Amino acid sequence: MTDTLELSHWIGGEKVAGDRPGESHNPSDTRDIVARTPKGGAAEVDQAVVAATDAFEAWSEASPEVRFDVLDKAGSLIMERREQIGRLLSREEGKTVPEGIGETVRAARILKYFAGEALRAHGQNLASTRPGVEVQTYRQAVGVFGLITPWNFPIAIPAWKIAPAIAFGNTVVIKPAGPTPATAEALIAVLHEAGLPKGVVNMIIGDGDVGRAIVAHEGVTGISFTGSQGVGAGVAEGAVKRQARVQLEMGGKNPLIVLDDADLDRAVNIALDGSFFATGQRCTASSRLIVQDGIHDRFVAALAEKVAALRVGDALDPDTQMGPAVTEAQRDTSYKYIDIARESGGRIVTGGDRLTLDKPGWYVQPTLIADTAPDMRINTEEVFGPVASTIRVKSYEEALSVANGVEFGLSAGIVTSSLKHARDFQRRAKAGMTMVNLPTAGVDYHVPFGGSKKSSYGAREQGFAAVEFYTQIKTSYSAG
Ligand code: UN1
Repeated sequence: MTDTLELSHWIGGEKVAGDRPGESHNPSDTRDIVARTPKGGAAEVDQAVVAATDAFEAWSEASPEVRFDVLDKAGSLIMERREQIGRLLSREEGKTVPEGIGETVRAARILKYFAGEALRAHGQNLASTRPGVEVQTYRQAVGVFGLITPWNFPIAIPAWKIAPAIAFGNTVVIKPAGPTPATAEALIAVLHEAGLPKGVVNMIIGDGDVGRAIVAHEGVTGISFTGSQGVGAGVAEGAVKRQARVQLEMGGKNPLIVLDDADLDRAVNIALDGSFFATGQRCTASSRLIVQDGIHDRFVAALAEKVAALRVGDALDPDTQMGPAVTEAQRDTSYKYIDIARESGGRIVTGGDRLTLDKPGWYVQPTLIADTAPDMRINTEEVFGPVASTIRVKSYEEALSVANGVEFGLSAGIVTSSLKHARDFQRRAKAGMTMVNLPTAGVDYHVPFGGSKKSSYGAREQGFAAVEFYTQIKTSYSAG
């Protein structure tokens, strides 16, 4: 794969491009330019918002069957092309081909799920407190949604924001992440091929200027953002200032507790998946492994062996088990935190060195760090790379208190054979999602997704909860 794609913005159903000063690279081999891109700004965002505003009335009033058909067909097209799109994703983002295809299939499933949701948006009918009066509630489309998406799920996250937005009759302006525009563009192109009317989904490629223009634009009535906590706080501020609705999905510092009564193999495999698959670049990744005394040494030794055996390499190579970091900056962040952990007394059990392979890519050694304390920076700040640290604890209560002791609260897991501890954990873990005997990462698409504390803000995403953010309730009173 060495062909370079020429990308365009999508405005009003047309591809629009002038110069293409930007590039996206293959992180497995940076000599490979995946795409050349235009660089949008406030002017392009404005054109896109005008197109989305113009398309809103007809789309929001269309039969839900029309919206079902577009989403269902787009889902089928993506499913048919999962190999091709999945490989493009792996080439541009760096996750392995099975991971890339898996994510593409997930995007297809999301589109099909929300096709059905278009038909299921329902309201309520109640008797009023006044005799002879009836009250009805129903859900209406809101307007134009600005969607700002990250690079780590470059097709699934655009799909899980676009699909509910348009299923419920809204229109969209999306800014895909800088490192992965080609994968997002594949989704936008398929939606149009599936019969999406002009202007319902618009995409502007560019950097933070595009995001800021979307957040500031008076015509954008709601904003959904997934990305870092720092950027998210600014998005919320900008949105609230002009009373746009806003939803944020941000970081995690997700704990995985391993109790003495856990099955060792199972615990090791769950930690390996949660911490290192997708190169650890998941906001749901298990980055703090909180391990009880009695199993601690066996767990650390067995996990280290598996981590050390992971084959790191070119994402497109079928033998690769872990691809590179997405960018030089992400790779350097992993290095930075490994150094910080080492300097503060963490013991590098495996990994930890700089990694150079036979081609220029942003490779990182998967790294396990033991003997860390809960308040070290490695355990309080998000790394977003293939780096996990272990914290030794004496009891379940201590494990729970360490698990809950950070400012994030996205996903939290426990490996145990004790029903009592599992049930207690489900109730008391301060996180939006809890996992018992499962990795903290890897979620279903038909149920709500989101966190507590600094991980999320606003209504939940995905599944049956998505209707809350992407519709507005109208309450109608009538007397005969
Ligand atoms: C998953 O764990 O399956 O950006 C999904 C992220 C999350 C999605 C994680 N919003 O990593």
